[in-house]
Amino acid sequence: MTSRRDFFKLAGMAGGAVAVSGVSRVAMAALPEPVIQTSAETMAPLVPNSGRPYNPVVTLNGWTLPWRMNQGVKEFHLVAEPVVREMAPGFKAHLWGYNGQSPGPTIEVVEGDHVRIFVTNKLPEHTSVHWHGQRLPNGMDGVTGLTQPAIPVGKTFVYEFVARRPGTFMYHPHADEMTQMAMGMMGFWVTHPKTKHPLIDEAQRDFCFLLNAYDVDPGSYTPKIMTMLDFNLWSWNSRIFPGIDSLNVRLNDKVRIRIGNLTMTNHPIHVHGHEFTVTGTDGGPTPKGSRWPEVTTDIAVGQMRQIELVADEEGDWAFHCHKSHHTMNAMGHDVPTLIGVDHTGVGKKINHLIPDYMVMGERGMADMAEMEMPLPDNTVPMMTGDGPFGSVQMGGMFSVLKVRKHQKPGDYKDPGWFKHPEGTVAHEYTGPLAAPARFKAEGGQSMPRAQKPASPTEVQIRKPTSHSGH
Ligand SMILES: [Cu+2]
Repeated sequence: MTSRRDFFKLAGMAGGAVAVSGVSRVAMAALPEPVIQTSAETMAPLVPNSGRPYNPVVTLNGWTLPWRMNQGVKEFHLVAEPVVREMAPGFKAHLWGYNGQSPGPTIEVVEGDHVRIFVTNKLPEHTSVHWHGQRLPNGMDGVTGLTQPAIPVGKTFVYEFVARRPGTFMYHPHADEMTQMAMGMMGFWVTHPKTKHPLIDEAQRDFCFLLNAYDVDPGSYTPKIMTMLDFNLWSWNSRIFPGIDSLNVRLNDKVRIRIGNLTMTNHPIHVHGHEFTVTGTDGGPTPKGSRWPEVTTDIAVGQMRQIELVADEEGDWAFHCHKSHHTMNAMGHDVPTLIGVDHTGVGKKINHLIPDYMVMGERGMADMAEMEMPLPDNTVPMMTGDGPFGSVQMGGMFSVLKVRKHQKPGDYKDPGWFKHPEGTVAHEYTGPLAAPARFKAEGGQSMPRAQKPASPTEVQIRKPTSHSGH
């Protein structure tokens, strides 16, 4: 097997945006030599130099699978195998994936391409690959038992079809799905239009990533596959903030972001500072009359959404799932809310009995981001990530859209933090403060309160007795 960098060395390529050609060393082999990626860095777009041209996508913390042309057929080789995925610096998970990573590499083709994909199974159990959303012959759909026998351990199967419609797709097993998807087996697929398409605009930046989720106990490595809803790691391409790379673009670029959801719940994806339109769904590009501006779009389970915006506001713009528990890393959900409870000294007393006990959350949870809390060896803090003004107090499905005047076309490098123009950052007010004027009326306008309560309402606490609960 060859690493991706060796592959390009072999193919005689070098530098920034890499191009790929047929590999002479293996050109005569029966199947293309699999290319393995071990890094979780965002790789430069794979500019095609065989087959028809297109503007390639950038996979967040991922890469695109090289191919070879074999008598007009685009040949890919996927290897389903156990992988070690760095989900964030300092935290590695033992997942299953393809070609060294979870998710697997992105597959990019052009509408009308004849595609042949070899799938080698190096997992400890059988598998299959379903090409989610594609038009294809029924026997290529990858549903174990229904359209094909499962790919046994150690065997290689071949899938072959024509990429009939342009759009955003995914691939994942249709064999012991609960286990295999909970372990991270999935990948992205983009079919570019073959000619100028009336509903597909040119974009200067084209990003893609999958929404996925894991349940890995702090200090352990392997996801708990029986978890149905209560995941503790909400990830983009099996990465969690601060491990998710920023989306770096040039001012006024047209930016396309393709997102697929393979978790067990929906994710309202939200961009700051810009409006976007949904230009594509699972079914392909949306009719222009169906597009409207918005800043959040909900992506349901199994769906793909393609959003587009013009990045015309410079800055570092938060880009995240709007479910606040999805922008957190591993945490316990059975912690009581103690906001407003004075528990001075309680911790000390309990410490005599339980040395590791920590009282937290008296003023909210923000303190946790700064707390020097001992963590098990292999995990990340629940709320973390340092920005130019302190802790960002985030985790999970969170990244930053970095819009810069001086970002060069085609340059995806992180430009660093935004330098705000003088006087454009929220700051402390130091002038005189008037005493607050309390709003006095009760109800008002059309709904005045009919009668004042005799005494203020108090919460009645009913203690459990032997008679309660039946
Ligand atoms: Cu979410």
